Amino acid sequence: MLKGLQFLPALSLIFSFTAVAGGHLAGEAGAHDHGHHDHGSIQAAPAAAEAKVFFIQPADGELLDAGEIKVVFGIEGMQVAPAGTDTPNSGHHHLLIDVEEMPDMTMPLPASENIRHFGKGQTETTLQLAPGTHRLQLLLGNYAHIPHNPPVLSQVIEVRVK
Ligand SMILES: [Cu+2]
Repeated sequence: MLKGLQFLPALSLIFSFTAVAGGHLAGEAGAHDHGHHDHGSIQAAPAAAEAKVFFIQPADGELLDAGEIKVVFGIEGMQVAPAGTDTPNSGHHHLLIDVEEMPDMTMPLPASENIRHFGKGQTETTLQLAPGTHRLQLLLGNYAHIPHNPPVLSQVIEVRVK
């Protein structure tokens, strides 16, 4: 009986050591997958304090003809870089069109008709919008399509299409 009691603590020591070693190895593997960056930079790269994105065109409140609507993106305080290119202080544009509920800012942004990615580093696009009022907003995402922290979001502009 005494022998059994002595054996148990030894066993649990072995188990806890294994658990610690396993966790450590898993953490190292994860860091390696992401190219040796800490997890903070993977989830949300810091945004430059003065960083901003904005619409060069169209203007807020502009009345537009139907058809091809040219939209030009502006950026200040950060640089545009294609998706997959982990350059500090950079990102690529996302155009939010009539988005009612903001996406999760800690995850890669989904891609849809309403959330368009410009992962090649484009700074303009042409849109086909239905007649009526539309809300447009720009949101920068990092190389992995994750918004920065804090998110670099433009003002919402509203345009009317004839
Ligand atoms: Cu993206």
